[in-house]
Amino acid sequence: PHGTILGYPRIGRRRELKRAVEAHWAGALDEAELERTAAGLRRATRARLAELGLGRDDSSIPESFSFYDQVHDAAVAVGALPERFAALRDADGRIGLGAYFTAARGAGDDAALEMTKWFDTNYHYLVPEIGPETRFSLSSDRFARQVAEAKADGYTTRPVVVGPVTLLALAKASDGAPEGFSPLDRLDDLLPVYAALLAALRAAGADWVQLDEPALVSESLTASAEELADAAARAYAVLGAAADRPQVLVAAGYAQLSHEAWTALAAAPVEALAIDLTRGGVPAAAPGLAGKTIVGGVVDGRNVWRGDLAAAWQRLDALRGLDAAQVSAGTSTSLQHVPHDVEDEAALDPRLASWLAFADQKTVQVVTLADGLVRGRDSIAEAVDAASAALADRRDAPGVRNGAVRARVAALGAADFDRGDYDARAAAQDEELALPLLPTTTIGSFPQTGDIRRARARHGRGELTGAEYDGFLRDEIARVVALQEDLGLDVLVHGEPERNDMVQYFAEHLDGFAVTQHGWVQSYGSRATRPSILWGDVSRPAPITVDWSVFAQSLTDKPMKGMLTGPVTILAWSFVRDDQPLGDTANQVALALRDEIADLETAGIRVIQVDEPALRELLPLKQADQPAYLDWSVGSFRLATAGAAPATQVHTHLCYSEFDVVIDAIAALDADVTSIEAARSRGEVIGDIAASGFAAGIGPGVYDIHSPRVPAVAEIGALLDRAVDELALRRVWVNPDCGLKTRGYDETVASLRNLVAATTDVRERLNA
Ligand code: THG
Ligand code: ZN
Repeated sequence: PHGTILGYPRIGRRRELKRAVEAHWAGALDEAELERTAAGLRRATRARLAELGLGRDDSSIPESFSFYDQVHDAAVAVGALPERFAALRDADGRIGLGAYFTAARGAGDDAALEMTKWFDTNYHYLVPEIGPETRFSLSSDRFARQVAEAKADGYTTRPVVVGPVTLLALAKASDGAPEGFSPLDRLDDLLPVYAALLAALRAAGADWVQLDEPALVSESLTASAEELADAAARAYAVLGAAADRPQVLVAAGYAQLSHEAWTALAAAPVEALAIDLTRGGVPAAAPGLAGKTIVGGVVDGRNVWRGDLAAAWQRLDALRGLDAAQVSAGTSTSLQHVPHDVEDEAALDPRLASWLAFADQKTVQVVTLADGLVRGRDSIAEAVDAASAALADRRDAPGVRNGAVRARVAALGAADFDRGDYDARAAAQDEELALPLLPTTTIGSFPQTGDIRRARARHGRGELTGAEYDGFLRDEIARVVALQEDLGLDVLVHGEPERNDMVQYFAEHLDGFAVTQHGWVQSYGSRATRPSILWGDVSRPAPITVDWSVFAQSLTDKPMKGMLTGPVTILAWSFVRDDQPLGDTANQVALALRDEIADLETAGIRVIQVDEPALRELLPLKQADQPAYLDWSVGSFRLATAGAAPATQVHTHLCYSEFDVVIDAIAALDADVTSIEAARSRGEVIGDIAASGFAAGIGPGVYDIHSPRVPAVAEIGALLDRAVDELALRRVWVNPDCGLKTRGYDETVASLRNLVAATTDVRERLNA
């Protein structure tokens, strides 16, 4: 085929898969019924892709369904399930759907597989655990069944499977593995199982298979580019020589392939390679290409912009210069990172909608380019011109460029990014706030109960008036404030019942953003977010959070934290305009937040938290790109906060425990108090922070909010002792790991009670 997409959203246009899977977990839908729902979704996807122009029988339609995660699918197919789940296998050793879900979600004392970010996207995969003890064997026929299912439906589809190098490169060593063991050491043992999988796919009727190898583009993995390229050369020498296999497309999106990997893949005995041409240019000619098809990933699989077809065409044309057997058009990555269909967004401004492309529109772009490759550029001139016209329209449309916003950004100077001396600020804040040693606080959100969600939904449907909803939220805030007073916390929060999502809430209140109705994108498992679309210059038409914070502060004498989401996180969790550097956009968001902070201060709020949970997330894959990123990201946070008076205490919160790479950046944020996740790594983070010389206030989370478990007083006390031991006592704060939004009230109250009790114990011991 002359065009294909590397994968398609699988959650369903109306999140049908989420509903079915969660009903199954709740015991309300049996496995057979769940399988029928999934089969229906796959059937609808094939029909839709055929309708959009991909071929029914030429393998251009990918078979990329997953019940939970594609890495987990591959791990389960080859039998890489940790020992603790061994008992869940069927009598014949197969791993069924029940075991698949249990490994994904955990059961009792058997912890779920760890979850982590899939390259630099907002998708999270399950980390396989592989050790010397892992016995690889074909353990699921799910991939083959889907191929057969498609056949029976009249389609020859292309199964998409995470490839062996990426599966191992993304895995972690199992608990029992010896020091120095790397999952990649098991490559030679794994390859025969992949060969067997290929044979099963062939037997089921697959003419092609797609093996995804994005690990080959990453510089953030333990393995070096050389090691990864070497592994790829070995893997595809073996798989290429396998008997009874479909033709193999090796796909490596998300960034530019390393030179080593490109050379290795070009020389490998496989039939096709897919490369990302939206990040990095056309690679150099390499031996071995003459017999291969190259799929040029010219349609961006990760943003929602309609894109420049003329430029895409030029890149495909340049690819022809490599003298491969054939050039095809493709997406840069799977389309799992974008919503289904712009046509579903009736409420979106039609002009904005005309600049957008979701998965269905991107598929059409690929089909158009494929058409051009077959019939010549002239045959697609109309579509190319229409795309260029949309781009030109976007360039000149009102709101895309706002003179006042641009003038303000252009006038910024170094002083706008600098809050002045930390010690002087700390002294002013100590005097202003008069907090006890080891101040206690929470991260910001309190449980989003069913009541809150129902009230929001009823307000959305018009069943609650604005005044009624407002009253409901005020009652909720009053309840949360009273609870915190009762618990004896020192710095309070209002609980954020008014926010659906910490990014979307701000997007809804800022100019330059649009939000969607159905634009869901899978985040992990059954969970999804609806990223906002940042399309124009950003400004703040009116204060956003001030009324809520002022109301909450009026209920207590303790300091009430103002709660904002930082510029980097707002960008990281939105679809951001691609027509200017991210740093410029970040500074616009920062100025809007700076104004919000000024208004909070004026209204009497003395502690303001600006959360940046995504600071680490947006870190580029390529090391060469990291310094520039850290420069603008840190800069935008500083711009947002540097207007605050010295006596105003600026907090930030970061959500992860891998600080190694960004610890300097965290210090450079120059927040007065930083709360971070630390409970899950048992306080090791405390040592890292101490070693880094971090001097400001620091709240290493003392318990893990990701589980309903209530931490014991002694357990929290031990972490506090360690923090007090290793860090400057006067700067240690006591808080949970993260926000409490996803928790229930029972465990929240019990945990916070223990947190306060442990703090009181330690304070008394210190005074004694
Ligand atoms: N907000 C946004 N993006 C995010 C996160 C966020 N990206 C990264 C991280 N957090 C992802 N984690 C989650 C956690 C929970 C959910 C989604 C992503 C979740 N979603 C609900 C669901 O799928 O049922 C829907 C939420 C809603 O109704 O708005 O629970 O916090 N922007
Ligand atoms: Zn967090």
